[in-house]
Amino acid sequence: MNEFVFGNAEIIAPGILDRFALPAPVAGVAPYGGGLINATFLVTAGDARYILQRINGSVFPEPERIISNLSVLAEHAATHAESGLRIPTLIPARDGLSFVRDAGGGLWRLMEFIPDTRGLTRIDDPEQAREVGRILGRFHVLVSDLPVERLAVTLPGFHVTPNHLECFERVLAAYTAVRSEALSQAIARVTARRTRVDVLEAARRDGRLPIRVIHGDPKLDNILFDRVTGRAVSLIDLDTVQAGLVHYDIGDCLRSCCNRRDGPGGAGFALDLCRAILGAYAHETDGLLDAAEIELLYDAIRLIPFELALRFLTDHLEGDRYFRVTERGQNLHKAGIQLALVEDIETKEREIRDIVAACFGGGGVGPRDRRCGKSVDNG
Ligand code: GN1
Ligand code: MG
Repeated sequence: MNEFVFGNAEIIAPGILDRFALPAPVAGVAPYGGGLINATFLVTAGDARYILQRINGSVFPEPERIISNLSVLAEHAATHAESGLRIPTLIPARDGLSFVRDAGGGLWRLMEFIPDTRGLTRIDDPEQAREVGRILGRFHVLVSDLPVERLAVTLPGFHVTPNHLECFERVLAAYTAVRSEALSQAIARVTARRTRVDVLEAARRDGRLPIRVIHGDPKLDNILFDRVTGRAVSLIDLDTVQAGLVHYDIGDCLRSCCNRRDGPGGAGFALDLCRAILGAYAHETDGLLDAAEIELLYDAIRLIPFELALRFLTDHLEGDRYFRVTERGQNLHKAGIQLALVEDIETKEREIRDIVAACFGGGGVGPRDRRCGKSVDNG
């Protein structure tokens, strides 16, 4: 029976790995990646590598839904080989299920580690940014004919910003500890922006925006690049693939990929990377987004980092219960970075709106400006 213990937080329940149908004995296991929610391990067995994860049951109310969505998505992708997008395969358990449960009810899954790929910690050149735009676009095109009803909701209200604001305000009202200077500043910056948080949800409620299948978390960490060609080949971390707005994905992708962290407050929104990502995305999706969706892209680019700031800040006030931290203060620090990013995005609103118009052809009707996706340079 294999048993692995890594510090206090990272423990693999006894015998878990033995219950998966691996073709070779396990040779190594180590904690892996920087995920803040699930526990993640890299497993080596024979010549192959695998990713073992315990789904965080306090975040995902019904972890089986994640597994079932993954199967739906894999099946769908198999009928669309032309997309070229690689979906990590689940390794079945010996009992034939796609996951195993530990004695405490925790759900574990094992997935192939897509070989010959690597992740990037930051984007250094516009070609990488174009790859990001292409893969996100390819994903949205791939799922555009997958009916949203086929996917279960894995994380209800995930990107519903007004709910996150409400939760923040409730937690703040009950917060009685002394407020540090950094905390007071973050609260003031949030409070100054509390009026525009409904922009996407109002459009969603009014039926102005189509509900699509989305990834939910397409940050840079979740994109795999071919080691040799540099092409983006896979979008991983498919736990939050569910019905939503395309804005959640575009906002999340840009807040993660375009933050050069070089401005005041440790953030800086790189317009050249934004142009490269959106240009390649528009080229790849070629008319998928409608005029109303395009109209609200700037709002999404501003709102999703704001939402993440709210989520980090709320978690800080609640004593770090949601996002994994290694020390007190990390959530507050991360909230500060996202808020600085929001401020920088606000100062660049005109330029970002111009980029959206150039990439998507203004109101979303008429031909795209193809140059945007092909020859992007700094500026
Ligand atoms: C969480 O666990 P991870 O790192 O894949 C979070 C995302 C945040 C991200 C910030 C389900 O993702 O929404 O953007 O942290 N995932 C969930 O780093 O809340
Ligand atoms: Mg994630």
